[in-house]
Amino acid sequence: MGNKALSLIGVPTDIGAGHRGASMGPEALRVANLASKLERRGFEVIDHGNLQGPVNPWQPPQDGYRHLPQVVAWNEAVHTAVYTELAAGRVPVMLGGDHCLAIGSISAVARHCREQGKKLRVLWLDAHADFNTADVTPSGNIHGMPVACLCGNGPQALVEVGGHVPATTPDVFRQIGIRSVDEGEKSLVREAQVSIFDMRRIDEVGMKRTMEEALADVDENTHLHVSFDVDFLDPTIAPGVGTTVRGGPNYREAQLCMEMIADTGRVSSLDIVELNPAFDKRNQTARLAVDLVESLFGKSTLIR
Ligand code: HAR
Ligand code: MN
Ligand code: MN
Ligand code: MN
Repeated sequence: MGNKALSLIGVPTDIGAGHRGASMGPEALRVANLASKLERRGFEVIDHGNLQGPVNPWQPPQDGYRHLPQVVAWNEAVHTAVYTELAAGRVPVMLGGDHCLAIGSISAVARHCREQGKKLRVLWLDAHADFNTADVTPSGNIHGMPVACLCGNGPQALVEVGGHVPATTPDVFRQIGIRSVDEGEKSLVREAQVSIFDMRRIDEVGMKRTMEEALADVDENTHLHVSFDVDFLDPTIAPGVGTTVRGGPNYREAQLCMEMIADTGRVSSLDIVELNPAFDKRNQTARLAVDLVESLFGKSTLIR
């Protein structure tokens, strides 16, 4: 993976969220020097600028979904961009943007994997399971629904983004850091048997064993996609998100998580999502996200 080019793709949208401001995430990551830091790691980095899509109409939910047509339009653009970069042999890095963009990115990754005969694993680093549906969502916000949509449980227009229905299946996901799952959502993840390493588990066995288990079946033929929701991190170190949940991984736990993923050498695509500069202080959360992404791409404190 070391000589692969990284393609930065800005997805400036907050249409899936209940707070405005994640649309400023891509620029905050650029201001925190994401590109030059990854270049310093030896990667060729191409910044493709931002994708375009509908503005946020800031309307209440309709029939259980807020901004559904806009979310569909953005995700069609994301799917096309990600699929194109993968086909060209590059590693797409989405600069979000709210987490609804994972519908477009992961549907494209899954399509690439089907065509290339690769095994897909998605590491979903998040405080939330994002497995809601219109029937159980407390908010109508689609950033709480991408995993369900990708598994075929959602509005037809979103489930169909990318053409293949379902885009993927629950067994490809390993969710890490989860600590906020809505009541109805709990039944859905249980029923679908989503593999969840929640904070209770991380408290009990530690991040090391958690990641060993989450990465256990990653092999040479695995395409590892990391969907990094910045609210995964404890809010004391990462205040710049719209939906903070206390009790997340601390700085060293988050670093170890990223380092162990990097050690597999299989990271082939990445979403950085939910960063919201309107809630941040002096861009500290963006700088922390960049620091962790450097580790995900091989930066290490190991002395050897
Ligand atoms: N579970 C809540 C809902 O569906 C909050 C979800 C989303 N927040 C996120 N995504 N940042 O992980 O409304
Ligand atoms: Mn590939
Ligand atoms: Mn999320
Ligand atoms: Mn989240």
